[in-house]
Amino acid sequence: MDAVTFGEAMAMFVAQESGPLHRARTFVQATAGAETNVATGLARLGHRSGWVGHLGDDPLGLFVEEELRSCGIDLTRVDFDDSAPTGFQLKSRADGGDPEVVYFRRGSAGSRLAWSEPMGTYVSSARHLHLTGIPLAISETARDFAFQAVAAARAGGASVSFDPNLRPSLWASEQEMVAVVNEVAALADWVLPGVEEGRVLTGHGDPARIAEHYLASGVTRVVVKNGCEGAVAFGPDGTVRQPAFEVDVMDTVGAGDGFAAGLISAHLDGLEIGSALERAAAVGALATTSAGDKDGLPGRERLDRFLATGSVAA
Ligand code: KDG
Repeated sequence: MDAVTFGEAMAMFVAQESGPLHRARTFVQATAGAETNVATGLARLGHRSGWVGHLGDDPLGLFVEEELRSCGIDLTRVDFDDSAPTGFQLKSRADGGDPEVVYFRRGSAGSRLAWSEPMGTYVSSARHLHLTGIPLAISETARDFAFQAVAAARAGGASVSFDPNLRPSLWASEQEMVAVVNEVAALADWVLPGVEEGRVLTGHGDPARIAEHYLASGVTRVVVKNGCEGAVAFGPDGTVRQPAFEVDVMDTVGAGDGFAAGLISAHLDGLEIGSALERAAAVGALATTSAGDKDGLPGRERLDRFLATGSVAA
């Protein structure tokens, strides 16, 4: 595998009419999951990506599995659980901004993710491990999985990226969230917070101060994302800025996952940091041009055309 990731994948029902969720009558079924979005982004760009997780042995789980398989993700380490359901979420029609999202995931099959020896072999043979803060919140066993996976990746010589992906509603307290997320962040090579996440996690609103916090704990590179302000990387090559690409935004969810996929893809291709940030920002921008969390993720041809001409055409 070029890159491996793990976590919870859910079914997602996207409202087709504008307005609040409780008024929506028509929904389209799709999939959600920050880590599977990243794995999809990588697969679309031609990398061999794998995802580890648990799905319920039910129609939603089968739907999610078929969707992820059709994206070209390796699912050999996916387990079906017949004692817990596949989690799902409802998402309102965003029409150009942040949608309303409601989870139905407590006690889901996804939260049963637990480490086992074969996972060690799978993770340690990959070139890169990507993780997010979400598994740290969904169960003790999923949190343990994260620590074990980072150790296995390190043992195999893989690089490790971490996107905090803060989901306060999944945590018992903000204090616990900050402590655990920062503990895992310190184990990664790269940390990719949004500027607001950085503020919560470090107490600083300035990207340079956020980066200082993680660089001081041994992280090699910090990339702080700031929506339409762009992104800025801090690390061995100094400070590198990347403006955001202007696109017609349909739905902002999935932009950070697209950004991570672009950055990891560039790393796997051996690009230097300036081009890596440009690819990350381009994939993140294209991800916002569709209603699904991952429908806008581009293949190589679309990405190259976007970078050359600014055209978002599929
Ligand atoms: O980053 C996109 C995610 O917010 C979405 O797909 C759902 O991963 C998700 C989660 O668990 O909150």
